[in-house]
Amino acid sequence: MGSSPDQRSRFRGALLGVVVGDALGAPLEGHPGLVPAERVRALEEDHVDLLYTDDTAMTIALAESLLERGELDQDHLATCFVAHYRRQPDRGYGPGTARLLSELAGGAAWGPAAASQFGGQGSFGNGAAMRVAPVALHAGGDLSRVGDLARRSAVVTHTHPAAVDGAVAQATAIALALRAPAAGPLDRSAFLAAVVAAVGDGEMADALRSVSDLVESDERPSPTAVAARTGTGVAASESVPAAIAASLAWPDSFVGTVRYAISLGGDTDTIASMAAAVAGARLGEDAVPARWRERTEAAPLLVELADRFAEGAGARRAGPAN
Ligand code: F2R
Ligand code: MG
Ligand code: MG
Repeated sequence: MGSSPDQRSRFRGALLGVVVGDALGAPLEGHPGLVPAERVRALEEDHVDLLYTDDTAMTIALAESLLERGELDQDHLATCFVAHYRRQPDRGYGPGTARLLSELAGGAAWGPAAASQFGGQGSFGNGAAMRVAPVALHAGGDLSRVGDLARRSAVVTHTHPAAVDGAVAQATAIALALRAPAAGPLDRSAFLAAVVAAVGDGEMADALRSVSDLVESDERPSPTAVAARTGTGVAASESVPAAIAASLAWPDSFVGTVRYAISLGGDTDTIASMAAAVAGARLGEDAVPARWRERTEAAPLLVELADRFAEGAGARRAGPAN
């Protein structure tokens, strides 16, 4: 492996990971059981454009809101989600999120509307986790701030504890990857323990712990073993641990991470998007194959957004001019 990528490259890698994983995984979303390697390769070798889905649309909305407001402004974030949804409602939004955004478009307040989803339980879907990458870029290295902002970004649409914890877990994984040395082996055990610690006790922590022996083993875990432990459905408690396990199964390869994540089957766009965001955050933009990036819709926009976060972080490091 070459020299460690700089912050700009890692920010680009994280957001390119979101869109490339989403767009490559999307054609196989809902695949029952493991996806055979030849189906994943066929996707890669195809020549059609790779189109992004709700995972990326909501990530762009969150990034735009953070960049425009300079903070996590939940009211503004809700309006950004609604604006994207109204422009392009056919990006494959989860049914509950689509319903909620329609209610918000009609004037409902996001707090009570989100809390009343699914009979008052709130959504336990992975919609809050799949879009959370910009929080890690915005928050800097302070993991408690990352967790706080991830929670506040989640509850605008997803109030179930497992969905909120899923967003915290995914944001923490990206924040850890952004600062992890890219040269030399990743301490997978410490990485997973830090994600679990950020989440605290509950369903998500238990689900993450369920793969600890697999990701800490010297042997790469089989997709069969990971999928059997985590599940691969739209519930955050399944797909978030699956994605983090995929990123730790191939810690030194963006391509390996994406292939592995898609091979798990189930919610392939979302698992691949979340896993690839973690991989890209550590390995940087050069780890993203040009042949994928060039076919992926909106990749230049994600790079532009990443650069704006990097400029903000650079300005914060430099401090006031006088
Ligand atoms: N929607 C999809 N895929 C469906 C097929 C799309 C197709 N390709 C197309 O183009 O049309 N994918 C996207 O949805 C997932 C994110 O979902 P999100 O935003 O969390 O939505 P929702 O509806 O809130 O939750 C998802 C489902 O989980 C179940 N559920 C959630 N909370 C529940 C609760 N408290 N009780 C019972 N069930 C609950 C429901 O079935 C929800 O609809 C991503 O995969 C994204 O890619
Ligand atoms: Mg999707
Ligand atoms: Mg999905």
